[in-house]
Amino acid sequence: MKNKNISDIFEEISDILSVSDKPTSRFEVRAYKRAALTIGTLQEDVSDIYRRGGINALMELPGIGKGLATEIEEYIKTGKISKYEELKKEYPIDFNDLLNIEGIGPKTAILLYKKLNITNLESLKKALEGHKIKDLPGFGVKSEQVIADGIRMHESNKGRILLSDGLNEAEKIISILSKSGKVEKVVISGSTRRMRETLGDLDILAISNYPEDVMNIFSNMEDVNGIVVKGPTKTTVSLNIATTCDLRVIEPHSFGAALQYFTGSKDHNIKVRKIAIEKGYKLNEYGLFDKSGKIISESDEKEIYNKLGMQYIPPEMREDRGEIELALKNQIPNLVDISDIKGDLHTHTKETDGINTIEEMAAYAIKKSYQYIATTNHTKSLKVAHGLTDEQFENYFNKVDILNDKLKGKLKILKGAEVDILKDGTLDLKDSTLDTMDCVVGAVHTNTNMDENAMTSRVLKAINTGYINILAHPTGRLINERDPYQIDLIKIAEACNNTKTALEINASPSRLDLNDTNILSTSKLNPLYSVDTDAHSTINMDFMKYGIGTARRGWLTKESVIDTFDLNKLLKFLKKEKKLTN
Ligand code: DGT
Ligand code: CA
Ligand code: CA
Repeated sequence: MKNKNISDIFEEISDILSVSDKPTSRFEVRAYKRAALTIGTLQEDVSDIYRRGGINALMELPGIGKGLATEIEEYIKTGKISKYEELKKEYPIDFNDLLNIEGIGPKTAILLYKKLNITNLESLKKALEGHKIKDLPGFGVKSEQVIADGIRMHESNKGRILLSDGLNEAEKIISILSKSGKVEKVVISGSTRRMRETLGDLDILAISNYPEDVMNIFSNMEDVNGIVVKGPTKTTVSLNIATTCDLRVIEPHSFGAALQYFTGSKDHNIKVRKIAIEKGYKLNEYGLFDKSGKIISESDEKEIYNKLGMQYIPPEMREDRGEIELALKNQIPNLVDISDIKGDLHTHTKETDGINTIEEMAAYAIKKSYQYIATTNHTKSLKVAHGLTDEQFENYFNKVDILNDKLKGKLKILKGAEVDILKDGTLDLKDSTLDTMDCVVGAVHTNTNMDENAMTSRVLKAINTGYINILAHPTGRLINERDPYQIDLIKIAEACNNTKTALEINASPSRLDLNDTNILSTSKLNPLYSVDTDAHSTINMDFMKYGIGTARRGWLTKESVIDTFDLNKLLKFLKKEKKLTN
């Protein structure tokens, strides 16, 4: 798939243009950023789109004009984009490497290159070791520390890819194998099936009468860049997305046992096997057997759990965090499911840093059979996202009113904002503007290095204004990139309960914030949660599945997720009895 390469190149062009000495318009910087987002989140391979409809088909993608489409064409044909090659001559910096480090933006990267000739992670580490960075203008001991922490964070997760990247790839592989006509059945197992936020590798299981053909097809896929081991029952390949994939061909009769075993987690399996042993059985990837070796169960995963005296356990719960004890008592919760979701309460449009119009967002939501979406653009303090002023919100909402009339109830667009929670805990809009909104999402974006007391008080103050309906990405972490803020989530959850505020489970794949363990710890207080996507484009609304996976890993039922409410019940929740201050 060329999408990721092209998206990375556009992202890099945008980064370089944003800080280069060349005369560049802000428009161009944004255009490349948007294009990177569009191409990076496409479900279909961009070369397929091009093959089907040429440059015109590319130009139908949001944010792709003639110029960008021509550059995409150039890449598809030659594997290069000449504009990018020229910029790289001037700045031979490995941006992919460096910009993943918290504390380094494009400006810093270019400064580090000009002053210290730093071009990649390795030379950056050397400069840190020699304490050369702290003496640069505008830097100090603290910035050196931030960068060092960023590198530590980046490296501690090395090798684990994001769930979204792995799941997309696994689905693609499954589709290739299914279409080959050589498999009877092919499914995902391992951490991908458990919807872990990061994956060490992909694990795929298949049933086939032609194992050798299947292994050949698998190891010759376009996305494969090397073969680790190849045999008729197990083949491991290394993939372009920086991970490996195991494919196992298993006997049809032991499919259930294999699926149970290879779904894991390892800790879960160890405990389940212990229970089997206590019953005088033996459990392995081939089946559940009694002492004499007679098969008790093998082909059906659910039956294996049942024969062990347990309820079936959804894969997302299989982490040995108490789920086995619940299953033995018949108390596995009925987990929230993607089909329960009736809307998306955190979305952006072109007015700020999104790439689609509200009309396009609404049309996509209708296609998803949603009842409602909240349009929640950034507010003025967030300059990088071109946040809106009070007046601009007023104008924008006039437009939304007109659209709502036109939609005639097919979809309700809730007027909202992702309002910045400022350093002192006040909100970035006037009360009179907030009063006009149906759904206010509150979020911390700046001054994130506070200690736990200060950060907790700041967010509590914001929640206690009574204006916030949803606390967005409550810990601010970015997977593999940025640590969470220091914040007391238990105190926050308590305040949320007292003020009818929902805690967000942000479904954007690099956030997944709250994460599974945050949900498990806060859910003891029984707050409500909102699973929403923070979509910056129509197709970003498809991120919902990652958020639902996370909610399920946190054992949530639909009763505690407000996006499962129908419109009337949701409106009742969003309406605050009284604003608490003023
Ligand atoms: P990952 O790849 O690190 O994200 O995590 P998993 O869970 O996908 O781990 P992986 O790929 O090493 O193995 C897939 C599953 O196979 C794992 O979840 C459970 C099972 N498994 C692997 N090794 C062992 C083992 O030594 N003992 C047991 N009981 N199960 C194992
Ligand atoms: Ca795995
Ligand atoms: Ca594996």
